[in-house]
Amino acid sequence: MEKTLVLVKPDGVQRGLIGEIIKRLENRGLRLIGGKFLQVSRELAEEHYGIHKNKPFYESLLAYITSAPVMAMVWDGPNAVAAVRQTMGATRPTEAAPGSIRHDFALEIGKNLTHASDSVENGEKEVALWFSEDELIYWDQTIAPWVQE
Ligand code: IDP
Ligand code: MG
Repeated sequence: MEKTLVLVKPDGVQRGLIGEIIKRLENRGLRLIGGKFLQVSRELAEEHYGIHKNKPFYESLLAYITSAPVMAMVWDGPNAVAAVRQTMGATRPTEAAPGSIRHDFALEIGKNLTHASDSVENGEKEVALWFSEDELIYWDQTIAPWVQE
């Protein structure tokens, strides 16, 4: 089963969109297996966004993700990585598909509300960075047979 890390970033928390974002992932049929509300440290931000270290927006990205609390979650399901990326929409909100979160609620790339892992491999790595194994609950989701083949 694929796992993906989802963050409701500080703008999503401040704008009261945690519930809306969770609702959309629940509606999709995905399973929530972990969650925590936290103020991100500079250290965690640097590790999480290490891949962007040489980008011009790196420092503003660190300032953004540490600017207020985030809601961090782990979701799993078949094709969870692609499904969640699609639900979030393209990185640039004006390129995000209608109906996606970034299309429906955002305008600018630097305030695009959410993070979602971009590959199965990064999903595994990011979940391990943000959560310990004992924080994940692989519960019996009774709707699963009605969502999964
Ligand atoms: P993603 O969040 O859709 O995976 P990435 O390319 O991994 O997008 O970039 C990480 C985050 O960095 C984006 O979600 C966005 O908040 C920010 N970001 C990416 N490109 C830019 C940019 O050109 N200017 C400002 N912020 C950016
Ligand atoms: Mg990314």
